[in-house]
Amino acid sequence: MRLSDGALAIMGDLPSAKTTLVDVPLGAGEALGTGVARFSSLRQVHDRIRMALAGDPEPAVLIGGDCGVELAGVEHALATGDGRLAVVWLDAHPDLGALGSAPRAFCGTVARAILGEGADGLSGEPALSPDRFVAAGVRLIDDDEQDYLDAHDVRLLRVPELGDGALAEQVAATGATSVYVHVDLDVLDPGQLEGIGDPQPFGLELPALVAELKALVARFPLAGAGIAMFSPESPEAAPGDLPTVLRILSALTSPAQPRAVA
Ligand SMILES: [Mn+2]
Repeated sequence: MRLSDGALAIMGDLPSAKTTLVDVPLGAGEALGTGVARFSSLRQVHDRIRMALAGDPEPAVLIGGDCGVELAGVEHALATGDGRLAVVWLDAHPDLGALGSAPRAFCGTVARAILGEGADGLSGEPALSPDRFVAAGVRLIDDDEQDYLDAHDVRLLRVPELGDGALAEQVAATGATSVYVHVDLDVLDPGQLEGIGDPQPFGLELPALVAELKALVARFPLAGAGIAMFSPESPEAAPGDLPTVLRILSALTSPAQPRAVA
């Protein structure tokens, strides 16, 4: 509920003619043996986002919800671009979790799904090559995620390594010509935003995040983006954080003016 309150609060500040609302099924959904909790519902949301994105040549910004929305966004950017896309993952977590026999939340595994190791039906089609994936602002890495990082050519920038356009430099080093940017709001330091469900200390300050995003989109065309995990305590608590969220959105969309999908 907090995530939907957050998405609707952001939507309230966006131009309605450029915003598309994607409904989320009310049922919890079933794992169906995939290892992904609520797989059936997530699959429906994924298909609805893909439909909302289809046929529009303008880059879109997805407003979560949780990080799971990004699979459809990245697939769309890969399918419609020239194939030289990098994905920047600004998040306290790399979201590279492995699927096992017990169902787990999709959001902790979505980056791995984007890289082609997801459950059937929620795995990147097309998949992104790991050497085009740049995780930044990461503070918490689980063992299964570390195993993945050790085995693949993924780029990782810790919070102290960011600044002075370091993010754009890393993207340039991938050889990419366009970029998809995921922002989980938990990449920010908890002091920057109230509406973070599971705040992680030692994150980025807002001006540092905004500067890195501006440097990035000045150098690479934005193929798409997502802002996820805005979870205010209540609808009444959301407005205090909206200027922060909107500053991130405006940094992403300058100089272009992409369409928003909430
Ligand atoms: Mn996160």
